[in-house]
Amino acid sequence: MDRDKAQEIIEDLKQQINEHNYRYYVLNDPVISDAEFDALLKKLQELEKQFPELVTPDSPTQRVGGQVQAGFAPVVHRIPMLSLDNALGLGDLRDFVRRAQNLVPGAELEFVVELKVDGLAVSLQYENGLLVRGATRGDGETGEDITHNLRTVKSIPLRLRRPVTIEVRGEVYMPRSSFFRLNEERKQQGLPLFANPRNAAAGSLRQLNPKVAAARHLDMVTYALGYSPELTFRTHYETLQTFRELGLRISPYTKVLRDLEEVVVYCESWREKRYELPFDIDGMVIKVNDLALQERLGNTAKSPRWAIAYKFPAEQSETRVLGITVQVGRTGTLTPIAELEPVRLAGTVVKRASLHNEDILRAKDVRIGDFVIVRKAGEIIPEVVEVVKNKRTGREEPFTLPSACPACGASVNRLPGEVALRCFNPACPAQVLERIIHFAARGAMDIEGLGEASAAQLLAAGLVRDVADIYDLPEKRRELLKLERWADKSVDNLLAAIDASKGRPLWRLLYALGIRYVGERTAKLLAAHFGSLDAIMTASREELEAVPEIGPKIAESIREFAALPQSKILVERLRAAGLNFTEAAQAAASQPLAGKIFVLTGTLPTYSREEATALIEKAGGKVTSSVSKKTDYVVAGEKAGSKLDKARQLGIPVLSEADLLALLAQQ
Ligand code: 0OX
Repeated sequence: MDRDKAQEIIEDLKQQINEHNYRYYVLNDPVISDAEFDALLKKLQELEKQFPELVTPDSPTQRVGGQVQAGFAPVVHRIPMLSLDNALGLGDLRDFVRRAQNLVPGAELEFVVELKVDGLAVSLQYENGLLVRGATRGDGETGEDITHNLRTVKSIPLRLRRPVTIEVRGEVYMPRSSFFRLNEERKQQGLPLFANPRNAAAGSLRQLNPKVAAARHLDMVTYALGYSPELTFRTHYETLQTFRELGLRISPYTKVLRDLEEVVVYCESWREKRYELPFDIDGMVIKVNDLALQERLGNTAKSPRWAIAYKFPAEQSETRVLGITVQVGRTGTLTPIAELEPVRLAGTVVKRASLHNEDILRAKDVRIGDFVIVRKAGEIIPEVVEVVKNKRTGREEPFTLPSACPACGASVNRLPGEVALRCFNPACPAQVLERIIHFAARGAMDIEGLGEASAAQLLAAGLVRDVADIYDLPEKRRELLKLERWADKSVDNLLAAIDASKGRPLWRLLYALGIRYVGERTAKLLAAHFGSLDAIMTASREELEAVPEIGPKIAESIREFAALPQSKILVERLRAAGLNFTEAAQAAASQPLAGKIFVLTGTLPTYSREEATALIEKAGGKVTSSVSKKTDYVVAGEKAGSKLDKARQLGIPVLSEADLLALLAQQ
């Protein structure tokens, strides 16, 4: 294909992709499937790879730039980014409306009411339609340049639908489901959890490497105009409609209302309904619609007189501790749980709250019979914030964690440096149950029909004692049929699901084994690097730590697991049952670089040499140290030396890191 033809196709693809993005993110009305969309993107990627000179910064393939930032440059806002005054109750809201009306007597006030999204305010600058800068609010006068991260947010257009110069403002947030998924992953990896979606979004935007933000699912709504040298507007609502026409996402829940009563009714309608939204809001924002009136009302030092935030109270409730129980987790960790008098909290009825561990239980001094404040935080299970001490009667009973495991009676201990007490009996029924549930779960071996209830039933009937016993169930058909609620059909289904699980990819098996700190991502990295379960189980600590992202904690945990005699027996039984122990089965399809020989030279913008090597090897390629006629590609970064010269002499293709990633992306 010649360059002109390629350019024509590239332009057409970009336009199509942008249009579909617009339909998906802004209009909420997609007309093609995700797979069709991905195919368009892949086609564009391939063409751009062939004609790298045709890659433009606004191409949908260029969201994640190669550069890791050294820091955040200051951005002075041309117009200060104001913050909102809070109305804490209906009284404050009435005062706001009255005050505004008094300041513009005779004017007919109209209000725009928006959800107050709980995220981070940012500014987006577009020049001739191109996104040139994205910044945090900072102190309102000066923010920080986070363009590299905001470019990764898919609902932020890199190019507007008209070539205007405009600065818009809005909120970047993390949907609740993404937040839970992220925390789940972090928990598996032993990383500290984010307290709420807002903190998670903030943490993502504060990254220097845009790949991190790209991997987090952030979203954005726009709700305010910044600097606008070209477009003028009459009302706030009209401004929002123009944002939408330009390709910017606005909230679909915004309403124009005419008086205080309508405003109050609409605000109150969201108080409980807010939990049905896929993201957190902490209140409503009420704005005077007419921009001329906004101007007349003006601003105080920090906030406008034409807008106010009506805050909902925090998601906390008071209830009583009826008892304290102890849960034994998959790895033997003991967690004290407060059993509560049922209470409504954040849209659901809560009966239990985590007390985390012995230290926290002591520090908060939670006793049976106490009145406590509970809150929904990062995890699905809520936590006890504090005891309402002035409601104590003196009859409350302090609780100490047991010295023996409540499930098996074995003595429990704290490992040095850990806060949690643990039961170290591998045959502990509570641990076994959790291990079986985890092994069969959807993200792991995905054995349908083996959920919490049936796992407990099989364990109680003595049909399984560990996860390897699952694969002996086909021989126990008669015993299975004797169990309550099991019949021919359900047993057939279970046995078929068990059989199907034998062929799962290696990473799933590794993850399913439930080794501490080995979450899905870690399991994938290990499987790709070592290629077989045996290689992982026999790898030394050094070999494990040589894998990018694997640190001493994970390496130690894997070594510990592999060294246990019962793990060795388990692995052998799973092998005998015919489970897939290697990466090879899946590999062929996803090895775009099979047989290709690479040489790395210079410093790549984001990947270390080890990481790039791992990526190439995972895709079936080989990395050697010197350039020869056998070399297929040289990947060159900054300060590449003689290897690059030699590649040029020999006519060997030279790739940038981005080219390498594009090559890896094709399957
Ligand atoms: C929100 C939100 C925040 C902007 C400057 C004056 C009014 N968190 O959803 N702020 C504003 O507007 C401010 N609107 C919102 N919807």
